[in-house]
Amino acid sequence: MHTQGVPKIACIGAGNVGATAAQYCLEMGLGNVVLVDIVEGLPQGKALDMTEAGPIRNYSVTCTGTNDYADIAGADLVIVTAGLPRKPGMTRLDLLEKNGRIISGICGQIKQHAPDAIVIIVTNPLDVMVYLAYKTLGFPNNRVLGMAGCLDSARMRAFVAMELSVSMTNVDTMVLGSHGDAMVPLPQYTTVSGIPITQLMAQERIAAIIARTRDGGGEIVRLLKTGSAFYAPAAGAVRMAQSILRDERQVLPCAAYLNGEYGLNDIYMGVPCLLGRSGVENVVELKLTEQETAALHHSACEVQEGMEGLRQLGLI
Ligand code: A3D
Repeated sequence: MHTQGVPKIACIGAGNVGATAAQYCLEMGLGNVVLVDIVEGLPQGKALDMTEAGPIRNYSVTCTGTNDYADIAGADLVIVTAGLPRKPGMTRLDLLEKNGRIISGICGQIKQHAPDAIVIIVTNPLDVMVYLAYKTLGFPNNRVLGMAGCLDSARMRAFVAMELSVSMTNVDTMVLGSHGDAMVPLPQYTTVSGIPITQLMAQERIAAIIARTRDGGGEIVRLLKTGSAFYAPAAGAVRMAQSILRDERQVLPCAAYLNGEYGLNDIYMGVPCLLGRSGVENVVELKLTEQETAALHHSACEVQEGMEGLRQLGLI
């Protein structure tokens, strides 16, 4: 197979989000995929299964599965989805410790085997895990970013489209801040073909959509009973990968390193980013109301609490 010049994408974690991200990458022909997991046979089995779908789905890119990080050598882009979901009885700090140790171990491997890669983190608690990845990798901050805003804004776009019975692709929105209850959806930047939703919908309906967006992850967990959302999260990560690898220069909400933007320093949080071949090429500073700025800073306090947890655990 002719693979020269085709990007190499490593998906770390062959669970629901990781394997689905791999599948989307293959279907789009975005690059050759290497799927990595600690469970023996799991990435190999899923990769072989996806390879066998190739003749029908018509891919010209390859998928391999491995338990050996040496196989990610030369990766252009790494999507990290390894980690545990929060289980009943587990505190936030327990999850921080478990996933923190996983992320720091994986980032040590990425640093060794794929030192030039751009790294997209998906593991929760998202903003804190991206900060940990940035500290562990030691890469320039434009090459380390997190996926959450793409998912949160896709959910809001879907809800607006459902409410107004319009095409989802006509709806645009921006969701900033940390991933979770403190996210900051922005109705003033939510439009249908350029028309602000404030002109199309009553205030209570907008408030209901914002509340549903905030609870988007929880709504899926309650329906599934076991596990959490993965189709839309994987789609969010691959959308970012697409803009980067194809140098599309799309402006997408991503967890990015802030160095004074929005009045915040040395923190990772969701902001609009211009994504191109070098990763985060620019952080776009939107004009926000006082209330929105206050909500963003409240969001930052939650992330800082998590960062403090990492310090207590000796992970940073
Ligand atoms: P799951 O299907 O359990 O897959 C996780 C995979 O990670 C499993 O196959 C594990 O074997 C693997 N794994 C664990 N430790 C390691 C390791 N050290 N190296 C390699 N692989 C390892 O979970 P999932 O795919 O549903 O979710 C994965 C992560 O993404 C979780 O932390 C979720 O909370 C997070 N997530 C985040 C979002 C955001 O929007 C930020 C959305 C959905 C899921």
